[in-house]
Amino acid sequence: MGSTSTLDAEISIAKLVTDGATTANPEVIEWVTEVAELTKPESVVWCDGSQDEWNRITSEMVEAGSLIPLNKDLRPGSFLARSHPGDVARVEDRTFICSENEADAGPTNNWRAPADMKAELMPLFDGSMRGRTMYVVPFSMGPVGGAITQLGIEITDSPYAVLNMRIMTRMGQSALDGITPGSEWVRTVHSVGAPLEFGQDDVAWPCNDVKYITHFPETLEVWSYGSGYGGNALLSKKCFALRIASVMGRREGWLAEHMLLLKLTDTVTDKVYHLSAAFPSACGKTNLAMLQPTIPGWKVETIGDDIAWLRPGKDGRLYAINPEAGFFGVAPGTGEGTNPVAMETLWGNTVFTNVALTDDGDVWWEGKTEEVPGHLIDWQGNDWTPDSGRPSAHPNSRFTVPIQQTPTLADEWFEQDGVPLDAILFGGRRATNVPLVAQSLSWQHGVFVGATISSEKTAAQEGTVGELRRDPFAMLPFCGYNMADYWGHWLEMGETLGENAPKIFQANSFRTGAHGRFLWPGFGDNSRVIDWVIRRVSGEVEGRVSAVGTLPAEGELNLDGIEDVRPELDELFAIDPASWLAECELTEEFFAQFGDRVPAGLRAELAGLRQRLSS
Ligand code: GTP
Ligand code: SPV
Ligand code: MN
Repeated sequence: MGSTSTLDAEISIAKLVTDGATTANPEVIEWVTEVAELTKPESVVWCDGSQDEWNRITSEMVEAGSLIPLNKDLRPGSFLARSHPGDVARVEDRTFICSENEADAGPTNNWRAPADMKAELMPLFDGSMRGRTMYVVPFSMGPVGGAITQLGIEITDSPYAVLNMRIMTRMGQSALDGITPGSEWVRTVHSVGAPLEFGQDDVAWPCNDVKYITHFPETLEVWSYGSGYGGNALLSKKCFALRIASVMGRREGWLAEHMLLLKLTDTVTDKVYHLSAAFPSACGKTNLAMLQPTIPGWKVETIGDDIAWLRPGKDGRLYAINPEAGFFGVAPGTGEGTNPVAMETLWGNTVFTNVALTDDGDVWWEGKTEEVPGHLIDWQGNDWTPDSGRPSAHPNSRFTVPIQQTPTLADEWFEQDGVPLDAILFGGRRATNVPLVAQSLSWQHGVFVGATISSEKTAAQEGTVGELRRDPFAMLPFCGYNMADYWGHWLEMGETLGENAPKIFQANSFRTGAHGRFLWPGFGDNSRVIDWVIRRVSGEVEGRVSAVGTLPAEGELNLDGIEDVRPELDELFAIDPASWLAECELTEEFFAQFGDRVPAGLRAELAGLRQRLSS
């Protein structure tokens, strides 16, 4: 260090931290001071999560030109943000798991030794917040004090991230008060990597071409650099609630999953069921979470749309919470026809990112309305008309909205200790092979089904849309440890739960016919699938056993009112042994990457499947 001026600078940065500190916990103060001394912000703000704070930050951003206020009559309290065109989705190739041992990250994660990664990162973070405000954002994942709840702090130089974190988590003072000396909490640091030198003007969406999304599961830390978008910047979400939490869950006997969460009430008997479902990114979780049944007999209520934490309860059943407090949902394709509940949820208090702006100051995206506006400002700020020949909204454009605005929100979202699960669905986007729905033959077979999910890529990942890839448990980009060990953990959970384990199903609303159109109407009509699932769980229907699992027997799937689907049923449920056997080959190759870490139970399931297909 040496010179007096460096010392002075350090003292004044430490003073910036302590002056506004809203906690006396020395562990928090020390960590925040360390990060501030490294990143060298101009000011430090401890966030309290209040409406005043929201109003102040949004006003500052509007003033600075990084947020556009929407028409107060049409979309009160709402804003539009436009990202840099090179910062529009998660960056999986720049996402790293930094465990001490490479094998603990496994072949599906990018790995770096923690010390090496820190050495690579520190020069980038050194001074990365110059000229900016550093926000200290304490947050709770789950109700403060709940049995499954975890706490964390995100330090960020992005006011956009602060606004989103206020919607997505229980953010503010009560979370900070829960972080007591010696308690376990997750430390996350985020910088857009765009320091402002003296007098330099800011841009609307600061970010850096160099990006790092790094996780240190053994020390419960996340360091994210260079991106302001979604899961790269809202570190509570994929970084904490999935990658870090999956490691915590393995250690402590619970599961962190990329799942929606639903409450279902049989309106005749008033019996209540709960279901979770894991689908890859942009494959219909938000839509299913807000399901409006097209058949009578069911009331469907929303608990979560993206992440669920599952933990065995005192009675031996598996309990689930949605640790989040908002939706960060895909905008395109969301409309009155496909998801009226989401449209109602978005009435106001919403941050929209990368959608189009209408001439009357509202938002639009492909699929919002059938009628296409004659003129828009597109997601990049350019004039747009229907014959511009490009989408007006980015395919991964999103809305951030408080879950409490959802008209179908279940009271159980507030429940401290979660809801008992009756059924778990695994799905993906599959044009071929995978039937509309099938029940697994056992827990172990269900884990095999989850482990072998493939899905066509969507715009939520960088890369080629439509390309088929393995996405086990919809967790490929989100598992913080070796995927084969994760399968083993699922098998162990099954042993712990025994008879109390939820039933596991496979689902696919995306199968297409020879004509290339979807065979199944999907959306609200997915209630028909859920109806069969629950009637299987309650033992009301028998199903018929096939090589890949139990399918609905003739007449069991309720098709009242959509009789025109009947001719498609054969194709929707067709199991072609040859193409399934070909997929078994690919599964064997896929498993081979994990060597002898693949649990014997899954190899046995692969052998069993081949045998059933061949006989
Ligand atoms: P992440 O937030 O990225 O994790 O994804 P998500 O699974 O919540 O995605 P979402 O529900 O927003 O999926 C959006 C896309 O799936 C849109 O393009 C929808 O039109 C489409 N989609 C949703 N449900 C269905 C369905 O039942 N059938 C068909 N064909 N498409 C659907
Ligand atoms: C996903 O990609 O699965 C999302 C969006 O839910 S993000 O939070 O950006 O990861
Ligand atoms: Mn997701």
